[in-house]
Amino acid sequence: MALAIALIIMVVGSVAFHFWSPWWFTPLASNWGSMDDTIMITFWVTGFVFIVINLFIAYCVIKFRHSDDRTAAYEPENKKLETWLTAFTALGVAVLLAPGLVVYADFINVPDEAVEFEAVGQQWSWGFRYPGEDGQLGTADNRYVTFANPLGVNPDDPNGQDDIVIANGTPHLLLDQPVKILLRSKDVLHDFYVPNFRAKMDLVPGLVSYIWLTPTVAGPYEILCAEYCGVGHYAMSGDIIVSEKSDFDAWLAEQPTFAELMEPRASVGGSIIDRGREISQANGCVACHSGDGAPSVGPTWQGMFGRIEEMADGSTITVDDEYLKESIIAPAAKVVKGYAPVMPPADLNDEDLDALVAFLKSFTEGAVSAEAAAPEVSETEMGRQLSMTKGCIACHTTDGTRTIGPTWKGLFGITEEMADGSMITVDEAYLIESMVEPNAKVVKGYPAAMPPSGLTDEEMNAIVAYIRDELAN
Ligand code: HEC
Ligand code: HEC
Ligand SMILES: [Cu+2]
Repeated sequence: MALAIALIIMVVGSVAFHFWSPWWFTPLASNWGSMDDTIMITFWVTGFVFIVINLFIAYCVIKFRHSDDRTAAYEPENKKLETWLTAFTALGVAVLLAPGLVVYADFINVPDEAVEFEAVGQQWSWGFRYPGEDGQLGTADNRYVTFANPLGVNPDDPNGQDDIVIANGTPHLLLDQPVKILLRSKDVLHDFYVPNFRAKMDLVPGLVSYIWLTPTVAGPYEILCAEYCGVGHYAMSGDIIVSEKSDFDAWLAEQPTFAELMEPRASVGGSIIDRGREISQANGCVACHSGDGAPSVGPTWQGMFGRIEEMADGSTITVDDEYLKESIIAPAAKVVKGYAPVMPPADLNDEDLDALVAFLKSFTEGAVSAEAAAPEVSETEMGRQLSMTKGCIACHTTDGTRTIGPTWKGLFGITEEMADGSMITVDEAYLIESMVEPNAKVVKGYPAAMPPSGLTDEEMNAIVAYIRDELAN
């Protein structure tokens, strides 16, 4: 009897919990109401079976309870009952499975009018890409991933030049416009999930998966990673905004294209001279020229600017900007006396040529203006950019909030306790050490979860400057 009562209470309690549950679907914001319908059908079928079976057991426990004048009868076969049970179970299973198949067929058949949009996952953040004006996404591959090209868009693909890359930011989707979301992972398994859209899908390294949907309600929604992907998994979230056409167009027009992002800034934060140095390295100039006066195949660059030189034909020239440019693109036009005419012409655009000339002038004292030697971007600004492109902000905030790692706000100069109980004061050397060998000193209360950053000395100095000068309290 007690068992029967417990069963009945369990059934009534479960049904009551279903109706008063605080846990329910988030409001639907896409065309995938059918996903909710299939879940509800599953709920009703399994719920019905749950109630009927438990009440039937309770009924049997009461009705057939022990009595001395009743004995059990052996009845191994009951054709009629078995037929009914088989038919009923088959029907139940069909009702559970069939709607899912119909919805899945919809889910994998992308409508023709769908536009493309790409979401790229990495430990532990999301990046996004729009096709740009041509409506076509350029090809992409992890091997193209660089500092300036975090999503690995193929720099040689003409279709990719007008792509709009949102490496760190909130993407927008156009209201009522079907969209095919292509999903790509840079490292491990992730899963793109916006609860309000219902549709979700794994990102699998090495292949491009997809989902499609039509956003039906404007507003901000949360993006989650729904596949455990390492210690920072829980922080792999962000917002996506569904907006009306006017808002969407205005927002999109403000975003730089891939070509704009890739514009010559080989050395972000470097000066025009730094760029010239990179170009000279790329063109192998140093095989024949020294910068320190040492003799080589060609004349040394030291003290070259402003020098008066004799040419092989007996004329003299003064080394100025024009002459330098000519020497680089048409070395045979004027050959310095005493040297063989072996220098190959370099094929450079004007901008690169200017940078190279500035670099050559830097070997002559006083030849370069302070302006040319000044970095194009300040060091703190470079540090800020690096913190985003190198993924630091997946684990560190700059506004004081605590996430996986300590916030950088007000970090410089404070005294902190380490996991081993020692105290340290945050200075330049400690910050650098934290980046080179993050686990050498672990801040108390935090996991030893920070990967070595792989930054160059210059990049680390920029991040130190950013934390010290810009994020001080
Ligand atoms: C194969 C060796 C070689 C390479 C590589 C080479 N040069 Fe030269 N360069 C020479 C020689 C030899 C001369 C002197 C003869 C002449 O004027 O052509 C010269 C002359 C010059 C001069 C004029 C120097 C003066 O004192 O008047 C400049 C400037 C110069 N090179 C710049 C460059 C740059 C920049 C690069 C890389 C893009 C480069 N060179 C690559 C061999 C080379
Ligand atoms: C996977 C998450 C993660 C990423 C990504 C990450 N960090 Fe950290 N970082 C941590 C954690 C956790 C700590 C605290 C434990 C420790 O000291 O190692 C930390 C500590 C630090 C500290 C010392 C902070 C303090 O309060 O003493 C610095 C500086 C730092 N990180 C810089 C960086 C830089 C720069 C990058 C980007 C190149 C970066 N981190 C990327 C997780 C991360
Ligand atoms: Cu993830």
